[in-house]
Amino acid sequence: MMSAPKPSSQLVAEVLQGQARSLSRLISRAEAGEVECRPALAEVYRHTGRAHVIGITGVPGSGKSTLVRGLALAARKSERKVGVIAIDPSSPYSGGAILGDRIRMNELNSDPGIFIRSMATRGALGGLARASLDAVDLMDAAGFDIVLLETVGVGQDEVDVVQATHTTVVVSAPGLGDDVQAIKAGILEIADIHVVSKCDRSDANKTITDLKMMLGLGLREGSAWRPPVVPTSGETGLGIEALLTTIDEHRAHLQQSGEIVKRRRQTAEMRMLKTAEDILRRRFVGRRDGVAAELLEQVIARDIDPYAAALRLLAALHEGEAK
Ligand SMILES: Nc1nc2c(ncn2[C@@H]2O[C@H](COP(=O)(O)OP(=O)(O)O)[C@@H](O)[C@H]2O)c(=O)[nH]1
Ligand SMILES: [Mg+2]
Repeated sequence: MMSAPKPSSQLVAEVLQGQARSLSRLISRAEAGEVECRPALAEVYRHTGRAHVIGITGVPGSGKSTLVRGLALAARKSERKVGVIAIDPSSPYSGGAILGDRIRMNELNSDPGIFIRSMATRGALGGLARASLDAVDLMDAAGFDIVLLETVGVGQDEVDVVQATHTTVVVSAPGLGDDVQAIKAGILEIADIHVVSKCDRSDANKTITDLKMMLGLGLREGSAWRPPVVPTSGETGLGIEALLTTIDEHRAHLQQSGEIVKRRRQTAEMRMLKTAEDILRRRFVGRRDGVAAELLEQVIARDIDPYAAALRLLAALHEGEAK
């Protein structure tokens, strides 16, 4: 006979003790958007704020997963516990890459000081930011010192998520076209640290030069932190320790300059609004024959305008909450 699933409230205590199995289960429930686990996640949230959260972003194939693996191993040398969240792109063309990631990541799974979790963007709608940052909270509360969040630098949701971290690392690689790819993807400005990966390749120097030139053109005014360019190689191990040191320096900068306060505020605001969006979408989709469907017909028939319908939808959601 199958035993009933443990209530989420019971899993929280185990997560706070750092139990990987319970952590994994609560992440799954959070990812699925199960309402049952919300009070548990509220409790978890009170125990967060200790981990340093690092976003790793860049176009597909730029070497993010390889870098994450290297960083995780480097951080373990200083006894720090490392959580990894890899947000898989849902586009079918990257299916092969996802499999590759999993295999390489699995090598790390034998170390209890490393916890790895893949998350699909598929079907997440506005829920990706909510789900992945819930997972960050859970890892933080479970005692992971560093949380690495790998996400492809395309799509507003992905950019939002990576900006909700303390330190954003943007990865560029040689051999992926002539331009600095990060510019095309619009993620150059969000970098706290630039990495040029695959520096074992002879064409990496050009990528470094091009990137530095672009950065020189668009100097961030009034900021004490100038995003450095760190060359790395997953093949030779070049620059991985240096990158970890730079990440630690950025963390110290955030604390000393007080910028950490601003970042916390930005992240809290983004999470609150994204989650509100997520709730709205979920209820809207869930109410095909309800108030949303009725309003939709009225908007199509031009009985009311979309704005008025939106206000009524919000009011209806509010009434639903009170019940
Ligand atoms: N030569 C070289 N190849 C690399 C390096 N890092 C990653 N790659 C290769 O680049 C491809 C994409 O790497 P991956 O880490 O999966 O990139 P992601 O899609 O950004 O996560 C793989 O074929 C890797 O083997 C590196 O430092 N040097
Ligand atoms: Mg990857």
